[in-house]
Amino acid sequence: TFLMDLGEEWVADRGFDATALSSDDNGVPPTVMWSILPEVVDALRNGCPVVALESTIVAHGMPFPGNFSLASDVADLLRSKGVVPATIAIKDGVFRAGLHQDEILDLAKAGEEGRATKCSTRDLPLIGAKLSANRRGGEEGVLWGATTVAATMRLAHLANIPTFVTGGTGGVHRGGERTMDISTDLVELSRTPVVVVSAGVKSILDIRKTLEVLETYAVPTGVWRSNEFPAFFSPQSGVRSPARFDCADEVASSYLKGLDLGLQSGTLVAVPNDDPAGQSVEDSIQEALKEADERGIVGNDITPFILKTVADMTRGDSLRSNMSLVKSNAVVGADIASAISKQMN
Ligand code: PSU
Ligand code: MN
Repeated sequence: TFLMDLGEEWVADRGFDATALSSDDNGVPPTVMWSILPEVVDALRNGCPVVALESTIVAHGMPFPGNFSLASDVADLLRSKGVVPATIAIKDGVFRAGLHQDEILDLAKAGEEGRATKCSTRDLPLIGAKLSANRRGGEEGVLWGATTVAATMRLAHLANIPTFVTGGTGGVHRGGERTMDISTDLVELSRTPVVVVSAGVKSILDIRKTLEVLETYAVPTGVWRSNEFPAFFSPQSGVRSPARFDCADEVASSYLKGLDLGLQSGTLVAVPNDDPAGQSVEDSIQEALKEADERGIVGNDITPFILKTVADMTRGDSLRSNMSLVKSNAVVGADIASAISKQMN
């Protein structure tokens, strides 16, 4: 009921391309502007499976044009399995669930053109408040808020989309006990009931500490058909997973049990990468971390910096592996989304 279709006219009056806007149950006019593609609205209304996708991975996680072809491949893959893709992003201050192909292309260029801001949960109110300032378009080009795993989870949940496919989630950074650099992704997993399908957390992070925090936050965490927690570029980390999932129905029923129990947490499903990067990726990560430290790169710039530096150092090997794992995650995520919508209806 948080989704209220106010009709084309209301929306056109205000100059937005929105088809649906958020509102509370009392019909109080929304302050958050939403635009949800009709395809996504229809699927949600009819109980058909939808998978949310994040936009940071497109704008800041990979270079153009590989990021665009990956986004297109993932959307095609989901559709071929009867699932509607819904990329979450903020376009000129309007929260979006679902983007047209030409918008995905623009988002894919925006990172390198400096028109995309990485947005985690803390940034959502800030960017929402700058609504009118952000609505510039025209010759200056569109301004994008590229949502991280945390922000995508939150917006997907508001849009009633329970399944979200990504590459890797954030976690506790190496040395996090000193720097306190712990991704909001973990906080959001603790309080937002969305199933996140990823390839685990990469070794720029401290995998053991990340799993400890997930346990503290009571986040159901399991590996797809394996007992070992995957390390993003590699299916192996040497760390035992707290649980495993053997089929999509199992993930769906665990998710729904959590809701029945009144738990607010998300569920993390880690899919082992079946197209790993070569051995040198680990050395590159070490080197990139050193370089980040020397150059004083901190906060939300670290993850994009490491991803880019490692891709350069491995001459695209890490990028190839990264792109491949997102597609494997999409295959699993599509089945989970279908299982959830079947069990819910
Ligand atoms: N890991 C990847 N690719 C990515 C990210 C992480 O392999 O693109 C992005 C995701 O959007 C994730 C974010 O939510 O980085 C985490 O950033 P931070 O560590 O600043 O919270
Ligand atoms: Mn951080």
